Amino acid sequence: MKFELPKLSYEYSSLEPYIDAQTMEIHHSKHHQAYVNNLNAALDKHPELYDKGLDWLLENLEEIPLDIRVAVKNNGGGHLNHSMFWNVMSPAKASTPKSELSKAIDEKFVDFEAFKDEFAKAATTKFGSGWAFLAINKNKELEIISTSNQDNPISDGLVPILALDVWEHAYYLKFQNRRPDYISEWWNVVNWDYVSDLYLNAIK
Ligand code: MN3
Repeated sequence: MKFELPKLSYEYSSLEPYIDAQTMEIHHSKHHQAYVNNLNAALDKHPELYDKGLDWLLENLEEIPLDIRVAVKNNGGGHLNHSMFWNVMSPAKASTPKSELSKAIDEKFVDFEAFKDEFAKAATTKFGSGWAFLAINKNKELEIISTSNQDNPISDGLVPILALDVWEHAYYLKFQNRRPDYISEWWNVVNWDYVSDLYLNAIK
């Protein structure tokens, strides 16, 4: 089955005033759609790979035929990253990490504020286009990492639970060159209930 653009569970305008509706619409309906289209175009050359599923494709890049490997890495990563990005956001309601995740954050980063500082630093200092993630490593510990392009931590054996897009297309219309402002506004729309559930799943 070909991959499809997932529907958002909220309106493009729902994340205002932190993330503007025009950015959301272009980001979802144009940028994300293009990753989906390009992923399908690549897999059309090896249609047996459709059955493997998106996670498998990105966890096993060395098994992808060479003629489409880079396309699958970039566009499959783009599809997976954006699908997570839409889900870790929701109309602002000032949520915070729930018990288990909250405990793990305090253990690893001292407290929630220190975690946010460190995550924002990783996102701010990512050179060029990329992502910041909170992920679970093989020892079931939290780790903040940043990746370039559309690379996803699952290709390195980690399980991401929070993703922040720091490509310019994610913020340029509203924030222009002010990536740090975009990041500090973004905290207002993080759906910590959802992220906390991903954490519980990942440490099972
Ligand atoms: Mn993007």
